[in-house]
Amino acid sequence: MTHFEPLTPTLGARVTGVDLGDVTTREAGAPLRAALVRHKVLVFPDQSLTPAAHRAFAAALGEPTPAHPVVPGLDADHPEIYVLDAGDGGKAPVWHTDVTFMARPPLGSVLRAVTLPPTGGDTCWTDLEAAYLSLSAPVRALADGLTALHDGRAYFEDYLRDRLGGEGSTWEGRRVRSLEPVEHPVVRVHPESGRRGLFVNPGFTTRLLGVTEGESRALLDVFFAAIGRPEFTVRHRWRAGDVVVWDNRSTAHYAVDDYGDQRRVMHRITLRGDVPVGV
Ligand SMILES: O=C(O)CCC(=O)C(=O)O
Ligand SMILES: [Fe+2]
Repeated sequence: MTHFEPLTPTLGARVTGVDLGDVTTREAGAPLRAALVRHKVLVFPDQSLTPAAHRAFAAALGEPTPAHPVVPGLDADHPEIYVLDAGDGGKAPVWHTDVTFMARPPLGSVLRAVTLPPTGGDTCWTDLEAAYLSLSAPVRALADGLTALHDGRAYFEDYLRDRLGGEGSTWEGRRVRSLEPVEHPVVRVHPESGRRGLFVNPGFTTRLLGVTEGESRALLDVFFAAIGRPEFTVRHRWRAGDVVVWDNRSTAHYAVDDYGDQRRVMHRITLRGDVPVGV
């Protein structure tokens, strides 16, 4: 029997009693998809997924995207697997929600630990709905009406130009040759739960639109402080075999960089999402 043990009242559950190698159909994935909306982060300990089984499990939850809009996948057989190798730029020590610099960011991510350092390398997630609710009512009302720019160039423009000669992946049917910033509502209404979340992140959100530069900076500081509050987070200490799935529409995450030069490799598959909708 699949068992869900909540990690906090609103964020995260540890899921036992399921072998993800057996979850290979949408029917088998449906209860986990439902639990994902409710708990936002699902931690599956003691799994033993191969890259092919990782993809099969991801496909049971949704529609796998290419590995990344810019970065190519693991290999020709696994174009959906994004390799995060700490020795090759695969560190993410900043709060972010995956790929919000595209018009249609993934609905979720399925992350598998491949090689772990002896100590450190935890990942934290934060609850964007709790962050939204923590704002005072007038600031929530202000946020409800705002739109933000999300820009992936600081992280991926050099890679696209220098390592790929300007030829990125195919994302939503279009070859990515440049990373034009995109606009998203600051408050996103979750398409399945209807709940509001503070859909900005210091990784990719660069500017609030329709306000002055100074107002944008000050308000983003307020929003980023809210999403980074430890009260709204869970932290996972990885062990061999762990797989974690998160809802990208209601969370952001932070990969703690406290393991120096030691090896750490993770494999991620993202699930195709929708265009974020505001209030
Ligand atoms: O390496 C990690 O723990 C998470 C990295 C990350 O940001 C991701 O997989 O999307
Ligand atoms: Fe990420």
